[in-house]
Amino acid sequence: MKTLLAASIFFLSIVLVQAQDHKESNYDESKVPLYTLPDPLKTEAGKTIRNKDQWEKIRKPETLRLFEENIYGQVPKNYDSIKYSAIHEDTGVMNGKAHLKEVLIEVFRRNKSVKINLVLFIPNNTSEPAPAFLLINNRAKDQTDPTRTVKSDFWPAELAIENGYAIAAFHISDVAPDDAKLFMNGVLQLYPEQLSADNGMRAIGAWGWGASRVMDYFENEPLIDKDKIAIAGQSRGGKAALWAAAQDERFALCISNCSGSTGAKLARREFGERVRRINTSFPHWFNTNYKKFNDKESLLPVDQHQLIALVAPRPVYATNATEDLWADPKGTFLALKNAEKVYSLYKQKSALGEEPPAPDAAIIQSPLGYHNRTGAHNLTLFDWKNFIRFADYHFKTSR
Ligand code: GTR
Repeated sequence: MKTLLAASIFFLSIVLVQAQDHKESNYDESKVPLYTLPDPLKTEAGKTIRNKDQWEKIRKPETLRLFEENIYGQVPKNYDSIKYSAIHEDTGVMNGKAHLKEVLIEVFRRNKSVKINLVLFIPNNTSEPAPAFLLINNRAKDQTDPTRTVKSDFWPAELAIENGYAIAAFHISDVAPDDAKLFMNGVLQLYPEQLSADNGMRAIGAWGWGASRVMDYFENEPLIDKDKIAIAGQSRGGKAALWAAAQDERFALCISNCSGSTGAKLARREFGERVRRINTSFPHWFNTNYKKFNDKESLLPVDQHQLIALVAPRPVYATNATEDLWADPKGTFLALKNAEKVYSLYKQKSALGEEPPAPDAAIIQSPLGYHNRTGAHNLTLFDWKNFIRFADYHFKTSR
């Protein structure tokens, strides 16, 4: 009898642990629930959107508000002033191929300020303003080393310059330290009212806000083509890049690398990292309202295909890595796929197939681009080479 009891307790605890596990993360396709995605083209009032004017006037602003309210928080746009100072400049670095600018961007509101340090390399072999990549850097600061003592594939400045692109980066800690206890020690000091609001800005929103302030600077930088700025980020940076591009139309192209949960993967598949898990591990990333959706992805009024759709008609390139099931490669592909109908309103024909492409096969000639790189969660040279091909296709070819 005792053994039977012990065995049942043991069995029950395994079942409980598994159920608990599934609440946080899941790697089993058979546990993906049957789900229905919200229709990007159906308004909250049940009206069907039939053209781009209706999308832009009704559903697009409504969708943006839903993301703001339930996930990423508000994006404060009011500040008193902004100042740009070149703190270091060298017109002949990388054997004369590039012009280095280190710019301090200082934003003021109510006697407080936040300082964003931008590293920027601009190609010299052109008289035209250069298209640019802006990376939201969520790794160590030396990954974007202006001296090039450290050269990292995470931000391959030489490769961008060789290909005629300027490349820039700022570090997330300048706008919001990536720490649940410290994230408010950045831009949120300028907007303290956000902290007490359930739909207030948090760290991911702050990083997107920072990218927009860099965009303010690019609009005043004659060496940069402000109409050809690609915003890019890896993982948590990729979530912020997508949110920044969704709400700031000045970004002409978006790259969301291995962004996973609350980035480019669908929440409703409940595959890989789930909402409860991300909200528990990183309570400072998303707004307070998002916590209501722990274990309740199906109740979200939006899913991530709609975040991608908010960028339309501007191109979006999302990626995964084959070993990174945490970020759900299939769910990322499906999010792109389900954004297609909004791109169609702009007569933008996607080249995504019905099924995800084979590992390492990149879909470039499409407003919605994708690859699933062989290997682990990372941002590599393979990824960057494809970002450049994607940007070349959209920025440089006449179609
Ligand atoms: C993980 C997190 C992911 C992703 C990743 C990263 O721990 O669960 O959502 O953002 O960090 O940023 O590398």
